Amino acid sequence: MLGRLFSKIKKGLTKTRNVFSGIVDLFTGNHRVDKEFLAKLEEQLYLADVGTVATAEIIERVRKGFLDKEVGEDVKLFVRQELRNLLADPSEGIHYAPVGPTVIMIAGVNGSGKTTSIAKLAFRLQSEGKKVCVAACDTYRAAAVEQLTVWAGRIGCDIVKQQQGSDPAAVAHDACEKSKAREFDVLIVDTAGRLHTQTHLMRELEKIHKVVSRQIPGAPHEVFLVLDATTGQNAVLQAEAFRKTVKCTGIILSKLDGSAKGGAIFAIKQRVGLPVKFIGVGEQIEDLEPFDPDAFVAALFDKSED
Ligand SMILES: Nc1nc2c(ncn2[C@@H]2O[C@H](COP(=O)(O)OP(=O)(O)O)[C@@H](O)[C@H]2O)c(=O)[nH]1
Ligand SMILES: [Mg+2]
Repeated sequence: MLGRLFSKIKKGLTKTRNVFSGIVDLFTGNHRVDKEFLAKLEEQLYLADVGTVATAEIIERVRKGFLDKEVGEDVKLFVRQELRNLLADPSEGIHYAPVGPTVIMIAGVNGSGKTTSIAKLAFRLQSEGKKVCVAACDTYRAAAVEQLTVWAGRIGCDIVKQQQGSDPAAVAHDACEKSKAREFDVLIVDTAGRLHTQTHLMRELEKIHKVVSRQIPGAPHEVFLVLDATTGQNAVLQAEAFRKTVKCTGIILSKLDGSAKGGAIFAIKQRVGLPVKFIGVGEQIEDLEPFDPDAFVAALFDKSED
């Protein structure tokens, strides 16, 4: 479990780990699992953004299994395992098309970290030897196309774009054509940030979805919803709303490094059911990691410095 990657995850989770230390600290000292202890544990889990439903479940199980017993390492390990169980299995990674380009659509509200996550993902896939193209379908803001162009230049991947204001579905169409003709392995489609309350923009998302599915069999093979970890429980609401419009297949949880609310990942999984596929742990191109639930929970309970 040690090693560079674990250190990176731990570092990315610094703020959330500070919150979780309030939980970990409960298991030291001489006391019993009683009403008072359970109330404290409940409060700490709640403060850690684990969510009310999951918190209530964990408290009930601890009560059943350990009431009147001494608080010790076994109770701590039990709680840790309960949290681990709330998350999905280790990510299977990306579901690729058997033949032809794999299309990954990226959705999420403005500022959640879509474009940055696309750049990081493109960089990761290119370094695995894949030929990657990105589509600048956020045509609402000139800066968005510009931003993706700069990233594509830095990474050295292809980009399909049109002028600001053009039809995002048309850009998606071109990008699919190019990906097929030039035999790209992966096409990643950026989309305009939309509030889940903006019906017309949600329609746009459906339209892009329809265009790529017509162009490439089985596309989009993945639809990743980017959620900003700093928004905590609001991320849960966003995920619920987006799922009503397009079939999402996974979550990229961005900005974990800047968030004390990383515990929301438990509520997200429980309420939304989607697996977290990747986590964003910084603003640099290499700061995107496949989500490993074992390492994640281990990091939250690890109080050592490095
Ligand atoms: N610290 C940190 N910042 C991030 C991360 N991902 C994105 N950002 C920042 O969040 C801001 C918005 O990102 P952007 O990709 O433009 O969001 P978009 O509007 O959804 O495309 C930018 O300043 C990014 O640098 C992350 O994992 N960690
Ligand atoms: Mg963007």
